[in-house]
Parts: sequence; structure tokens; C-alpha cells
Amino acid sequence: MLELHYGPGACSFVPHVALEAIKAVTGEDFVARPVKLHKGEQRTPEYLAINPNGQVPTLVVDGKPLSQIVAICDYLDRRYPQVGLLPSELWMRAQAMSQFAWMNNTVHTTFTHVFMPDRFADDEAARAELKRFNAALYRTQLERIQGWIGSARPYWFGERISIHDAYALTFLRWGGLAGIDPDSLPAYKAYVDRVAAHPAVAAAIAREGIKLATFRKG
Ligand SMILES: N[C@@H](CCC(=O)N[C@@H](CS)C(=O)NCC(=O)O)C(=O)O
Repeated sequence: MLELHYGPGACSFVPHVALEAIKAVTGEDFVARPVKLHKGEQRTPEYLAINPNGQVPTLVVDGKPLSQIVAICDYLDRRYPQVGLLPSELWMRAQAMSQFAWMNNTVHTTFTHVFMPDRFADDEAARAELKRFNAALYRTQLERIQGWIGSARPYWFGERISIHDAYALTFLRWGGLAGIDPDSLPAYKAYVDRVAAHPAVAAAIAREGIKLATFRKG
């Protein structure tokens, strides 16, 4: 049995989409377990027992927990290669993993500095500076992704929805929370609108009860 512990709108959206795509192609279902991050449910003793980092996502496979998006998605892709969550050809896959690693260890953590500066500094002025600096850095990272997806037809790797599509969507959504107007990245926004309309993505969006538009002017 596959169980995903996810936080609505969080990075766990990436394996959530993967599991929906797996369900559509193979019929293998999963149990979705919401974790209310704003209420601190990720720090309860029960949750820390399956994920000592106190973070989502956690995939529980037949009672055994697996953490870290990269490990979870690699596992799901190898278990269900017919879904095409990542490219199968050796070099293409290596390049895809290189982008995936950068998204997870760099873009994601840049946003964490914007969203949770309290995790990185005690001083209020230092937190404000971390926020300002990393929001600008995050924008340059989204521009790099926009360069990559410029030729996406219709998705990152072609016809099949992939891990990268779900992560790219999440980053643009978070961009709104970092004060980045998605209309200022028009190619990226048009691509995310396509990705959001894919049935597996739409199902994950509906279950999480999230909206794509997070940017507020002013
Ligand atoms: N490197 C981790 C990052 C996970 C992560 O940053 N999760 C965030 C949500 S996007 C979280 O659970 N935050 C709650 C907290 O830190 O209290 C992974 O790839 O799984």
C-alpha cells in the first residue's frame, strides 16, 4: 500500500501528482493523508516517528516510510517506469536528475528563506534582509526555469506529465507568495496553465484545495 503524507500547497504536491499519474496509467491507488503544516502537525511525535525532519512529503510503502522528494520520485519512477515520470534513456535521465537536484536543493531552499526567514536568523532586520535578497534570487531561478520550459510541448519532456512539471508549477505558485507577478513570466505562466489542466495535476490541485493564483498586487 502507498500512503502519501502531504501539506496542501507544499512541495509534497510533486509526489502527489506522480501518484495521480501512476493511478491513471496503472490503476494502483494510494491513500492521501493531509498534514496541517500551519497547525504544526508535522512536529507531533507520531509524525516525527515517520519523518524525523518534521517535513512533508513522506511516502509510506507497505508501512515503511521514505522521505525526501528526490528519493520518493526516483522510487516511484523506477517502480512504475511505464508512467514516464522521468526520462528513461540513460543520459536524458542523468540530465533530468541534474535539473531535479538543483530544483530541490537550490530553488526550493531559496524560497524557504523567503517564506520562513525565522528558520535562518533571530534578528528581525536580518530576517527582512533574507526575505528581500532571496526573493530577488528566486526570481532569477524562475527565469532560468522559464528558459528551460520555453520549448516544452506541451510538457517539460514532451507528451507525458513528469516530476519536473509538478515542481515547476509549484515554484510559480510560490513565486506569487514571494511577490513575483506570474504575468511577468508569460511563457512560464502559459506553460503552468497547460500543466494545471492535465487530469493528474488537476486531481492533485482539487484534493489539496489550492489555487494557482497566489500573487496579490500592491
Ligand atoms: N528536502 C526536503 C524538503 C521538504 C520541505 O521543505 N518540506 C516543507 C514543505 S515544502 C515542510 O514540510 N515544511 C514544514 C516545516 O519545516 O515545518 C524534501 O525534498 O522532501
